[in-house]
Amino acid sequence: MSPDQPSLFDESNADNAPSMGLAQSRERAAELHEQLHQANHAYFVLDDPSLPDAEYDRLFHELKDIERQFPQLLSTDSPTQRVGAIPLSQFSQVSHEVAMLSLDNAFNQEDMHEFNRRVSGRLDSSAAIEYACEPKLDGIAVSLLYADGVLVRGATRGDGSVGENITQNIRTVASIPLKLLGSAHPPLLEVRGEVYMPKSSFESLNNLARENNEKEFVNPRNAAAGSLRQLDAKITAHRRLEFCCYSLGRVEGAEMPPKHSEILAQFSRWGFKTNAESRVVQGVEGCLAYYQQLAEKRHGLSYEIDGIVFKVNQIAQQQQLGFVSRAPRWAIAHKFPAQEEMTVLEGVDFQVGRTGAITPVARLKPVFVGGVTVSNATLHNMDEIKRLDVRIGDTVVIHRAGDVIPKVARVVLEKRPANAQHIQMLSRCPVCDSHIERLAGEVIARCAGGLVCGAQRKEAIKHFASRKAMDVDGLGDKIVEQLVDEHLISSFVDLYSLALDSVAQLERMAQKSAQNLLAAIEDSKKTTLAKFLYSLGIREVGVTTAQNLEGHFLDMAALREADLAALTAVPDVGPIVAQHILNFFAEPHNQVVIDGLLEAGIHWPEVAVKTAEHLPLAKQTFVVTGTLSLMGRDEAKGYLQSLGAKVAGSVSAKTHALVAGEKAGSKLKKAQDLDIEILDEEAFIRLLAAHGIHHGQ
Ligand code: I6G
Repeated sequence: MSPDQPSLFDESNADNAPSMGLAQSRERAAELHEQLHQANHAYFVLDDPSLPDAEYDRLFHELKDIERQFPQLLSTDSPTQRVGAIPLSQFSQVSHEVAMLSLDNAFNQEDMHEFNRRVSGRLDSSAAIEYACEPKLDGIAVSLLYADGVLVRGATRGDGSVGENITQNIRTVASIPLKLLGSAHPPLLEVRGEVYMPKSSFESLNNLARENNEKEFVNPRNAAAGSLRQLDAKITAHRRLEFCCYSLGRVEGAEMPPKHSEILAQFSRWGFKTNAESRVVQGVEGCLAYYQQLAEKRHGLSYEIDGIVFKVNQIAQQQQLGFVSRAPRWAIAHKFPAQEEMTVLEGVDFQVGRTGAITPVARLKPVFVGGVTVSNATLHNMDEIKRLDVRIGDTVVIHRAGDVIPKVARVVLEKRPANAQHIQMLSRCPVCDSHIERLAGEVIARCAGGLVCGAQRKEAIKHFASRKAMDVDGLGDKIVEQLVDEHLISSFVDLYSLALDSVAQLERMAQKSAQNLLAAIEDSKKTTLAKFLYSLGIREVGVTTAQNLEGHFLDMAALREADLAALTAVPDVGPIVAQHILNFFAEPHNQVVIDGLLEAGIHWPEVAVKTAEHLPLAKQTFVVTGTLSLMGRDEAKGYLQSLGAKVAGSVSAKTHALVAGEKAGSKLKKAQDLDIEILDEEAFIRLLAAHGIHHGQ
């Protein structure tokens, strides 16, 4: 049985109808009821499946077959009867014999002390009061009525006195027992609790809505409410709702235990889901400690909660306390700070991240949400702005859960002012005035001024100095940060004019270390074209691509002038990488920095013309297949091409060697048949190393 309960909708008519008589079938049907109810409970309530899916399905179909053959054996509490009713035209109304009340709220510790003082005062008790505590699920309150242990009615709370009869929908909620387990069921029992949608089900539902271009639900509570309000129970059945009981409504003909916590334990024995976080604590201090624990645990729970409910545990004390207007005096909901609030979007700024990513940030009229005052929230990117259809001047809903960055959840369109302004993406970087580029197919727009942009400066310099780049010994991240913060450098070029005195002034920098650092910077001037290209931090130009560019263009001038066609002729350079390279060189700031570096004395030995026949694997054809664990197949091909090899797509008698990763299939077989050399990943890495390519270093 899978969580989306395929069995419940399966109308297939298995051909193995039992050939038993009525009496035998009745007996067998009763056994199957019992087994299936137990299995359902184990799966949906205890989260501890007792039967394999296939076995559940087999028993389910056996029961369906019996019911088909003997319709007189079909009862409303049959496990086959969760779905199937014809859609309603409207819900009928039900009166709650015992009103479904609401709870008073506490918003802070003082409110809780006040509540506890009122309770103790009315009970005239100086001893610590015993409280039952549990999370307040963010769902829909419902009432379930059982006659002799069989579910006969499910209803919404409505206005507390009159609700809607949603029995058909309630029956589809797999964690609600159609028939109580155990024994000694009261002739009449009303159980109350919350129908809710777990976070994961909510996400799947909204993902589906997004794929189908349908409206998404705002939160799991609305999704649960919308699902329960369906006139066609088949829709509800697909929504993966759950139920957790929290209190007794009516009971007739049976004694219930004297404590709320014990009543919940009894409900659990009868097959209901109760909240696993429920606890009994002593006094208001116990309540506050429990609240704190749950507040910390809240975001890790699989369902949304909006506070904690505390109830005086002794039923006799509850009765003594009674009710005030529409709420019990013996219970309170200590709410968590609201996670969503409305405010006005006053403007949008664009922030430049360390990698040049441009993020629109909402400037908000300050609003208290999720326990803090929020005046900025991320808008992620322009696609998100379009999706939200948000404009400056709009009233927006801000969501802040836990320590997560606040975000604009949605726009309150009804409040849109006539002069609301569209949000335009900038064309130039707000930090360095370079162009902002957004490549086709990419969501993120980026500043093209990698070398000069203040926002990207520190990261760019760290990369420039790193081992595979200019390899400036001793120029670690901390020193780069200090040099930039002290305004001693603002680009790579400045490194080459640093004065000993200013370096020696840095924190924890001895004179000798400063001398060593300047010597290392001087040493770094002697490099290779490939390392220099890699050090510039051009997007997607890694060590291998830089080597391929060096091998292809031989000097910097040719590369600076290359067009798209020339660039895509380089092994391992596709149109996207080529576009990044073009964009980089098209930025005048970057050209100035390159010139500055060359003027500072950076040089490299002339690159020998490596025509195909000079390269070590010239005239050799390789094929790459299977999954390599340390590199992608394209990367492997790039290495081979840079060594002069031709990389083919299929194995033939002309293939020199096959590089075979994990799960290599027909190509490996063919290479074996043709007796072609096969290199596993280790052998391939040795081959590369023998030719000076040290992958991963
Ligand atoms: O709305 C509620 C949520 C949770 C409740 C409630 C509850 O107990 C955990 N308990 C009562 C008694 C009421 N509303 C009225």
